[in-house]
Amino acid sequence: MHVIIGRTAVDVADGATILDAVRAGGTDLPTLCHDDRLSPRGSCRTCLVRAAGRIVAACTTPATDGMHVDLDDPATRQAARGAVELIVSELPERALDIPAERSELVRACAHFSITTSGFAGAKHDRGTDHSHPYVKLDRDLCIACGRCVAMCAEVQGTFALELTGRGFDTVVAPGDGGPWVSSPCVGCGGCVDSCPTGALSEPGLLDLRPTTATTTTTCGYCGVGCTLDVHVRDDTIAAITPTHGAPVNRGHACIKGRFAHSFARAADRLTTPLLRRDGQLVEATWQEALTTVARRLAAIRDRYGPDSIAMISSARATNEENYLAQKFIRTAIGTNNIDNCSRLCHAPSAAGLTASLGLAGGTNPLDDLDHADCVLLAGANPTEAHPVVGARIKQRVLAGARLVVVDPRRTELAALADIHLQNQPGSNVAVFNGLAHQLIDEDLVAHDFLEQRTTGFEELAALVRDYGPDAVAGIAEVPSAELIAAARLFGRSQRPIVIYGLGVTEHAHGTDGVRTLTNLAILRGSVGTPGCCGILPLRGQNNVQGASDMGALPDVLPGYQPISDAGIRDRFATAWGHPIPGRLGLRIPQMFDAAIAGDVRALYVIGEDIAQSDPTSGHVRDALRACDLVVCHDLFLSRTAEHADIVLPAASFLEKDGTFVNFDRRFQRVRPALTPPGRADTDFGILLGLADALSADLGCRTPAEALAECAALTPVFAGISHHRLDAEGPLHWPCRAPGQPGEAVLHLDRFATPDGRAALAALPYLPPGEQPDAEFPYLLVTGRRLVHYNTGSMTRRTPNTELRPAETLELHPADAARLGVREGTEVTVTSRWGRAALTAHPSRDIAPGQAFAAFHFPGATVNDLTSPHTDAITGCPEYKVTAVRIAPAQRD
Ligand SMILES: Nc1nc2c(c(=O)[nH]1)N[C@H]1C(S)=C(S)[C@@H](COP(=O)(O)OP(=O)(O)OC[C@H]3O[C@@H](n4cnc5c(=O)[nH]c(N)nc54)[C@H](O)[C@@H]3O)O[C@H]1N2
Ligand SMILES: Nc1nc2c(c(=O)[nH]1)N[C@H]1C(S)=C(S)[C@@H](COP(=O)(O)OP(=O)(O)OC[C@H]3O[C@@H](n4cnc5c(=O)[nH]c(N)nc54)[C@H](O)[C@@H]3O)O[C@H]1N2
Ligand SMILES: [Mo]
Repeated sequence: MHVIIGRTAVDVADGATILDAVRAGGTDLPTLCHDDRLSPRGSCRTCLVRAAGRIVAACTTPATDGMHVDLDDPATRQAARGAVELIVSELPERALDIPAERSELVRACAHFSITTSGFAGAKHDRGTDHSHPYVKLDRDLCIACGRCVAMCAEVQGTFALELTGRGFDTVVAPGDGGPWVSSPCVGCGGCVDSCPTGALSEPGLLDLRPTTATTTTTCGYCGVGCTLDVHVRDDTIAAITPTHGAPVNRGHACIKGRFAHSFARAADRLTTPLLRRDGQLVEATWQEALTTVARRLAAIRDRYGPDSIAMISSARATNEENYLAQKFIRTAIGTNNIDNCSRLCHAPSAAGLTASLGLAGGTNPLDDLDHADCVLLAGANPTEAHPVVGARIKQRVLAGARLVVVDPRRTELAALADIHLQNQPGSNVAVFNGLAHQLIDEDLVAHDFLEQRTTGFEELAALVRDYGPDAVAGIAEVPSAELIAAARLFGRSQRPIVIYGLGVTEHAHGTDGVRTLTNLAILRGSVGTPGCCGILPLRGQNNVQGASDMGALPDVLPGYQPISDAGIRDRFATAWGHPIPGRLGLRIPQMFDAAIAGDVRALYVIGEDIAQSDPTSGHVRDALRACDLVVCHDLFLSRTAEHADIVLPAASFLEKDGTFVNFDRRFQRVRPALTPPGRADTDFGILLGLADALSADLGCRTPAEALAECAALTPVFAGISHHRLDAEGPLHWPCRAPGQPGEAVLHLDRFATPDGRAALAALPYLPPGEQPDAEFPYLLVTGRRLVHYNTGSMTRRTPNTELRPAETLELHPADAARLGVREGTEVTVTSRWGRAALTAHPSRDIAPGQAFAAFHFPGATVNDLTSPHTDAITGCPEYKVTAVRIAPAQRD
């Protein structure tokens, strides 16, 4: 429709407000209570306009076709000015000190030519709350617009804030009345970002010096892939804000992406290469370091053969870096010994989804959550590990969608769920088979879809006859009535979505878990059909999807093209000018075993702290010690770097050019906002330098060239390029030609399996690798905390540590009482594999007989405890089930 703003006709979509139309016409009409991300409130009267002859608030009034909007009507303008004057009359003059780009109030005052003289009436002296490291409250600047309260409720879903007091005294406060830091605030920054006056601010926000540049990039923490604006001053980050209107995060972020950036300028960032001399790591030049690595790699290859060298590539690094890493190891060295942390994480998803549906990615975009009416969330804790997704799930549930959570712990979403199936760790296959049993038994399955587009129904139906509710209750300890109720909620919904995480994959039968969970989506016809919501693995690292997509895996080339296919090897060999080895490479756990056996002599590790994050750390340390050569690229001297012979200082995502692929298969641009510190270099630059030192030619000299080369060799990425991403924004793969959009929803015509049908899997429950016994009576589950990230190398170097300074062992209060431990008691946890010292934290969110800890702190050696059991199909470690003994620590 057309709206006439002044004399200009502006074209807007149906449903647009007058404010949308004015802004679409290029005029910046100031507002104070409005935020595109929130439902409109129309309370501040700053955006009054005359439209169709009446004075109306532009932000709440729908535009109509042919409507005339007058922005210059003197009476209207006077009314709006009066409204703003009334607001500022209660504020201190310093409200105008805030930089205009961060204060809508300052901009509104400028618009109406209101100066400090208008601020005369301020009488408040209500003080500040600076208890939280990132969210600072200056009560006297609060105009009680309610945006922060709405952000917290409508976008974040945390409901931590409210407006308290009356009239002139109304001010925002945490709902529980205590200091901000001890409120339920999760530090997403939404309130700060929305605050129009600076009443809520973050450290540095009120710095008056202008920022010098803003770079739009993709977050380098988890796989959600939020688009962020990095504001820089003097080559240091002044602030990071979520990019409004970005496709994945839609202007929202979490405490890590938004605030945890000071690691980038931490005093102990690696800034120069380090070489081990006489047992000590000493500073070296790049020339020395790279020629040493090249010489020693060449010597090991010549003496023991190329398969004596293994590389772990980084899911933190870009696609282009991973592309180069696998090209380097396959051509310059001549082995397929390359893997990435997908092995520790979602390798079972890649294997399971490929076996069931034909492709290794989730089937649908996150956006489809918005029309799901039932969410089945299994083994994932997104409000901590993927907070922007967690918030979206909460919003969906608040809007009426049903929620079923399968998790041994009562997570935040489990507490909110219609049904929480609190199963025994390691019992997923029984639970999923039990749900399938019930769906089939009650005829809650999509018959036409099953007939036309799937295989394996008969076998599945026969197998799950043995998984009636009582049988499942016996294995999983889930009450049968709850299992039945969960199956009915899921089975009777119109548009179910399945979302899952590591609680499904990191098991001795993780791939079976993925397949039996996928069965449920297939039974309902909720994959590969128009309007379906699909199945979404919450991939972990910022670029774990991409590292695997780029072929940093021992059995596939980019785009999952199998090494075992001689034709594919030939195609790459022709393009790369080098033969591709046909022998499949080693997986990460096999690399360690091979190192201890003397078959692997050199381990080259890019951006992964294997000594802290891989299971059975004692075994990993033995492997590192057994190698003749350990090289690593990192931002910091990690636990692994301590064992290395050569440590190369790497740039962080904030200092890189390239792309990441997020969890719903979007290629997104990564752009450098900072220069790397000292002599640190990108992983891309380091690999090129090393190839040069080995006189190997990797061909592509820039990230853009690397992606172009990859696209030319990989049909599913053929349409993707830096140029296109810059021009059009994120693109989903598959994207088969430059003129085509990406395929956000997979399998609509046919599944990518060999016969084009989705394959139901009839797989029995098998017990986990670890079982409790009299000596090790508790089951330890390991996972994540909101404010820290994996090995914690980045988040521990930020004020996030104020919010969580150390790891704790959560256990049920009854168990705590039996063990004679209370909050804060130091305990020793012992498994069949090792020992860790932790501090007890009794919690009813943990089931009796279980315990929970994260692996974010090197001092809390949680992975000394975890076992060497792995998923039978993919080698993914069984991080989620370890039998342990817990005892109060012995004091000397
Ligand atoms: N804040 C933060 N965010 C992160 C990370 C981080 O370290 N910190 N790491 C990133 C990475 S690499 C990843 S892979 C993702 C991981 O994200 P998630 O998969 O959500 O994380 P986890 O906490 O490891 O495990 C998820 C849940 O599985 C449950 N679980 C354990 N055993 C079982 C079981 O047998 N059955 C079922 N149904 N559930 C079980 C656990 O209780 C836990 O609540 O997070 C990413 N995001
Ligand atoms: N007990 C237990 N252990 C687990 C898990 C669990 O659930 N329980 N989860 C597992 C999972 S899912 C994962 S993904 C792994 C993660 O384990 P890791 O991948 O080892 O952990 P991160 O801390 O993400 O990053 C590794 C290193 O990369 C560095 N780094 C960051 N960015 C860059 C970069 O751009 N270039 C380079 N060269 N280095 C960089 C960081 O400083 C850090 O030292 O942990 C696994 N370990
Ligand atoms: Mo992960």
